[in-house]
Amino acid sequence: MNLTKEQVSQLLHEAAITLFADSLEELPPRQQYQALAFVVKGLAGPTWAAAKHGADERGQKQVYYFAIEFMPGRLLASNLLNLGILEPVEAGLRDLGLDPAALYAEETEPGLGNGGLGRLGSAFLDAMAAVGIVGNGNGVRYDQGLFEQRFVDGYQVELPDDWLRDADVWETRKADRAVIVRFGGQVLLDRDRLGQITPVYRGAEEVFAVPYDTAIIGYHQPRIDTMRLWHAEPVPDAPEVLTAAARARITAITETLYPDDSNLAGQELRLRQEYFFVSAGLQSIVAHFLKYHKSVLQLPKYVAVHINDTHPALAVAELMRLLLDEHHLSWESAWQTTVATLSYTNHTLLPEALEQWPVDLLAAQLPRLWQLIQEIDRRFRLRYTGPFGQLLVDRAAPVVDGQIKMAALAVIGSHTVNGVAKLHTQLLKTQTLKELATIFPARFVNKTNGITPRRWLQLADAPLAGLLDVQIGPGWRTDARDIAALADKQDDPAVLDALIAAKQANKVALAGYIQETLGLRVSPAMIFDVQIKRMHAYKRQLLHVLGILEAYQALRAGEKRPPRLHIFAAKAAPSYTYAKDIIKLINTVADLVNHDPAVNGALQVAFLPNYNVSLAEKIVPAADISEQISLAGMEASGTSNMKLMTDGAITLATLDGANIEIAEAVGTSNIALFGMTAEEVAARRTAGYDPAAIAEADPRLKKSLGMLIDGSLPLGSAGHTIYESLLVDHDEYFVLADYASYIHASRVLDQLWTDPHGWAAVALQNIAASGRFSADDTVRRYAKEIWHALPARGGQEK
Ligand code: 26Y
Repeated sequence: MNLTKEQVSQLLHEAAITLFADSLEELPPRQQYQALAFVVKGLAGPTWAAAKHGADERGQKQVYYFAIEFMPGRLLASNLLNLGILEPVEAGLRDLGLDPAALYAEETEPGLGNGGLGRLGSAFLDAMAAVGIVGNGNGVRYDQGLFEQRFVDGYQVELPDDWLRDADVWETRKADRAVIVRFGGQVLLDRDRLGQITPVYRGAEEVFAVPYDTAIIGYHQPRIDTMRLWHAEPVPDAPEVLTAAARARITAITETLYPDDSNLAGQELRLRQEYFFVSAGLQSIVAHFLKYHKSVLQLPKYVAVHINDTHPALAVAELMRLLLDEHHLSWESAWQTTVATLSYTNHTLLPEALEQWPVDLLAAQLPRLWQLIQEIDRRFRLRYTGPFGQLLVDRAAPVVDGQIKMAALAVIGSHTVNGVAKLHTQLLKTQTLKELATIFPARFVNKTNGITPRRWLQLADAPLAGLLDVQIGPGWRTDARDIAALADKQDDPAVLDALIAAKQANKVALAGYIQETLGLRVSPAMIFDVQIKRMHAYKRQLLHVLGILEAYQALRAGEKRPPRLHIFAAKAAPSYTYAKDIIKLINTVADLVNHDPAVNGALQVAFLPNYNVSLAEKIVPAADISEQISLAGMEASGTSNMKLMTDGAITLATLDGANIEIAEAVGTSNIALFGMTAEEVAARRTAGYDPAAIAEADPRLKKSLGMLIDGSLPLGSAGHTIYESLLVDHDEYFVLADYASYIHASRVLDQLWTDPHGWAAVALQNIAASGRFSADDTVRRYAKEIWHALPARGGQEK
């Protein structure tokens, strides 16, 4: 798109008058941001409008990515970049005396997800648009996103996230596209003379699902995809007047995001959320499809619906319902059509995060779907018990012991199932979903996750992006694989110096933010050692803390070590008390080391509150070390590992999730690996394990553990809880088993730090190898091997 800075200025002035009846210069920054966003939305409008019909008219297959979470991050800068007008707009703003970064910071980030799953969904939408896949997000428009986190006395406090207070400029309410979603009541099956079955609903609760659409702008492409989020409302002009309680039950469906990403309590409200966005999405897809095509039998030729984790797995039964009840297909052709349309990604191996719904709950909320799920279960057992035996089929079936297993329903109803990293897919096939993989071996494939280098390199890391332009030309901006050319420069001292300078600039900026936020002065000369992700026992932030306490003792004993700043950011689910105890621990350790003159300047800890996409954009470019230290076999993939390597951090990692593929990509000399393999963990679990003996044999470790309970850290009950989790409750995540090798790997990095060019050369190899983790290539592989939805153009994989 072509735009001069003079045009920018004119458009902005006009928008200020239109929106706020005031001159641009008079507006507060928030309204200046809104005026600019309004201008950008207008600029994208014509392309968006054209894109909506283009695909249907060309007969191009569309992808609908169903996810209960999306985390797009702030959109203004990203939209400017993708439209190709970042430079003239920033120049125009500066001419007007406005600071672009300050305006971007006025945007409220939509926190419509918990972590990796939601961020991946948004990266995929951005990537689909960039490579020319006709993609659509389908999700929930929560009135309140993930809570805002503050620390009070070192404890996490949660505040509501009122992200729509100032209205979201990017979304467009499409009341005319609303559909009705039904819950509860009774379903009677009416059979007419021709034997056609029509369900009759009695006393169902009707919910009005209103879509809000947001443009997903393709990078330098004349193509804009759509993220559609559904909002629950009472049906307008309904014959019956609702009580306040009945209205509240409806609006509650999209009131808040569940702030939980791994521990499931089978709540009715979550089930209602899941069915709500699945039913609304599928109804609107089928209705739209039939405007362009005659028969729903053609659906799989033109539409791919992707089930992102089990939260949208009800799509299997809901699509059957639509095909059977509303389009009168036979069971066999409805089933064929459903399976050919749907595919499913699993994102977790944790048993406590695998969804199951009690039959009573589901049957009461979704009586028609319960009938269909029983029939799916009955036919599944009938078909596979012969060849595979009762025992195996019982373990694989969707309805078992009064519970409905959503992963089983998703696998049975999808043509393809994938894990998100090689190890994860292998563990799915051999453990978590092993019976289903025996029945459907060809269904299981791997699709390793990816990230968008546009947000993490081009936008968040301008110093490094500039360096790449100079060293290898700007081709990497369109094709991340071109970053590989940087590898040739690893022996060029001038390039290494430039890399060190770029990192330094980012560290100075983060140091400023740390000072502002925590009142902590840190030196950008320290090693910035970063662990940013949800707080969870399996991710082992606790191991990182034990590493800090080891260094603390070493320094107090007079050892010399390179100065290190440990940076954490993490939210804990509000009900996850153990994770909250670890937060308290980190803040307490921070207090101790940051105020001890004996280690002053050599060891510091900064726990930045309220981790979200925008905070990650500040931390990732400034990181020297990326801590990816989950117990092997627990982290499905991880994606902060990919972002951090892309921006030149060196990974300190276990052989878990995508860390294994990062190690393959960079070579074992460019990554600090430690700890047990997934196989060794499994063997250790069987053999039995004595954490107390490990603690006893290592004086420093013993002292660190003692500090949890001897009063040297004012932790309250958190200290005892953590101490006992390790030494009394057998250390479920093998923190102590991996401790010695963790410390060793970390010391190897200390050693490397003493050789700045040696360090920079390793960082450079990481950047050079990061291209393969671009989400652009990941979605191309999904498009080719799962969705069979080829990009319109320019979508070839290298
Ligand atoms: C059902 C409920 C408790 C639940 C809610 C959210 C269960 C799981 C989730 C979210 C899971 C999630 O974020 N998984 C992460 O997905 C990333 C993208 O694939 C992976 O990189 C990461 O390893 C995995 O933990």
